[in-house]
Amino acid sequence: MKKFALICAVTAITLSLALIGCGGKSDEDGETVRDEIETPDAVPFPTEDATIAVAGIVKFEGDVPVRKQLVVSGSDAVCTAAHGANPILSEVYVVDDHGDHKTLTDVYVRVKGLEKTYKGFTTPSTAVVINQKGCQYKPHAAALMTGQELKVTSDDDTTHNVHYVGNNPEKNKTSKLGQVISWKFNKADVKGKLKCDVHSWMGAQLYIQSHPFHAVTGSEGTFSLGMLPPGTYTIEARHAKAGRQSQTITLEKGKPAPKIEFVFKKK
Ligand SMILES: [Cu+2]
Repeated sequence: MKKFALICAVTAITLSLALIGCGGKSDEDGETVRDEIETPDAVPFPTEDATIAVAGIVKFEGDVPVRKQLVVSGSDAVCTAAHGANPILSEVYVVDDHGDHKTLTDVYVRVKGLEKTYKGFTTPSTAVVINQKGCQYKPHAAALMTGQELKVTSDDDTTHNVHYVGNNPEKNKTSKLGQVISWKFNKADVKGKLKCDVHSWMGAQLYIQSHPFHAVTGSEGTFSLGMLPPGTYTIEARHAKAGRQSQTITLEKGKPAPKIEFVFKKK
């Protein structure tokens, strides 16, 4: 019986390990972080028929949220001086009222799972730049392709430290006025963040994808994802606080893409 029990125990442990191995890495809301993996069936991109421009808008429904004044410790006058008489405001919900509609800034929109169908995407040769200005990251959210350069600059005559946490190995570097930090990332990441351990309120979302079909909304709420071939695609929009949504679109040969519209509310 003892031998039988031992065999059972070993089998159970082996099965557990196999399940862990198959399960993938899950983030806090249960999404596996594996979609950067290319499948063997992926075909080289672009194909000749990748001519349909995909674009849309992210609207906001409800009252324009009041942007809270961030608590500034008072220890760094450079931060407050950079804003003059204005307070340093929260960038969590930046909503623009355009009269007949409102839009939400800093929403990350991507074509989800495109790397399963296509491979060989061209990495943009231009760097994505995030500047530290008035002790805030500008922009507050950015989209970056794996292998693309991220430059973090500083207009502030104070010491920051740029601290990346996410799906890639952690990065942490001191930053002073005029210095440029140059980083590249190898893994896709929709939960990456830049922090500053000197100024606790500083933060930025850094969205990394293994293809270039992604964008972050600005003050007009619009996004442009690039040119795709006919087919059916999942378009996902996510915001740091308002959650995420997705919709399926079908692109047909010889026809313009359907206009994509997401509507977010405050959560
Ligand atoms: Cu800082």
